[in-house]
Amino acid sequence: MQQLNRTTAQITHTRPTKVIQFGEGNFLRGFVDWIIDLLNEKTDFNGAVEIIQPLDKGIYQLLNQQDGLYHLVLEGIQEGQTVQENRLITCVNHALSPYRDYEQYLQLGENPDLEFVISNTTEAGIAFDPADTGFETTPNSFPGKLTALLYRRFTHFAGASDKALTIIPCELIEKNGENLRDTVLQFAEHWHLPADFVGWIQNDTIFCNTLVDRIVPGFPKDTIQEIQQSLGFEDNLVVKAEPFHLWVIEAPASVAKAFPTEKAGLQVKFVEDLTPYRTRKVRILNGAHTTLVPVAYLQGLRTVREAVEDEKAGQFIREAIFEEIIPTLDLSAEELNQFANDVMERFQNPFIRHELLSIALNSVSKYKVRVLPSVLEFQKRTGQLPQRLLHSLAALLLFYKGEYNGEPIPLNDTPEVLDSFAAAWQKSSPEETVQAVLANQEFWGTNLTQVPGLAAAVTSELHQLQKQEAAKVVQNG
Ligand code: CS2
Repeated sequence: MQQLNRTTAQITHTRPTKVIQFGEGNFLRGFVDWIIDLLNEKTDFNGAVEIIQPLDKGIYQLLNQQDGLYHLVLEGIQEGQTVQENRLITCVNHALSPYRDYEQYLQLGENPDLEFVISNTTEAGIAFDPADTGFETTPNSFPGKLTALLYRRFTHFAGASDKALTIIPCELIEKNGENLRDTVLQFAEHWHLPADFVGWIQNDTIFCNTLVDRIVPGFPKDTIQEIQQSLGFEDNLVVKAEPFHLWVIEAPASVAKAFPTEKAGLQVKFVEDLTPYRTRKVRILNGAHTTLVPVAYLQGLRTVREAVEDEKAGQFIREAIFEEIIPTLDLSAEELNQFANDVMERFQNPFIRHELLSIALNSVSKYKVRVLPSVLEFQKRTGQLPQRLLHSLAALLLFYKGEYNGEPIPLNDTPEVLDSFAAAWQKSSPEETVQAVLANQEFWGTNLTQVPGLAAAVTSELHQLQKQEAAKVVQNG
């Protein structure tokens, strides 16, 4: 089978780099790059992407070996019809790691064609890190890296306002654009950058709040042989995703003009206020994902589809959505039910293997953003605690023990989170473990032991789960 590169794929065009993209990979490659490819094909956008791989996981090397090319496989059922589509994505020019070549990274800021920065660095990615004390060496945090790049651009173009960029973050946190701008400004202050730079960020640089929606499980390891056979290429970066897509962006009209997605027939909505879209999607879809993960995983299930189709886990997640999440939202019941039913259908996409463990990445910050608001709102509105959402929180605690039923659980979170859980599990009783975790304001943004009844409810759910575990160990033993 032939290697995939520009020669073998007969790609002759070169486009100017208009977009810099920060993120680990799958989502941006399965969503944003697909959109840019369609813009290139259907409009006069004519722009390429430079990918920044902040975690230096090596994907950037694979991408460069393939000259930035890879295939996107879209598969799913839409309105009762099976959709199956392969597309060679050609908009990526190059990828680089700022840890390997920091100067080359900063020089990207000097490119006059550059217009957009798009990011997806998970819910924990947009955060100020005082440990980034300057930009002489590569800052660790994403906003630190971005500030260094923006400052290079600012000095190179002597603060020209027409060279300011549009920043479009895709992280699923509230007001992602405003948050990112504030974090960049925090770095400007921390690094004592000049006031005219601060003015350029505040007045000329556009930070958009956005909301994205597409399920992108990424590399299809289970069916890759088959896919490569049908593509006729050895492609090590195939991305698989569902056909559904929605991108809601709060931006001035100039951005909609420069990013002409409507002309390309895409579901990208430029709106004044994306709050209703965000609340609906993050609480229902992402909330269900994150609620489901520890519960289903401890039950021995491994993918979203398996979990939704399992009698027990399926019923659990349906009840969590319809009885505990939807009642906390203010949109019309009809619209919410419709959205939730569609989500359940998307979760059952027969073509996609969405690993629970991939959603489990950074589950604590995900629970805080996606599920905790429903827990607190439910309590406020009904005076009761949402039993299923708290069952999931108890399962999350157990999940973070890193071992269940004699089997290790591969945890993927920040060292701070992992250390805190390790310390909490050293406590002498489950009650104390629950207390220690729930009181951790770094995790939840608030002390959850102060919510009446919450710690007791989580402890009781934890006891149940541990009883089941003990029964299983006896059974297996
Ligand atoms: C998922 C999301 O991995 C995760 O945390 O919940 O990536 C989810 O698939 C997308 O947000 C769907 O739009």
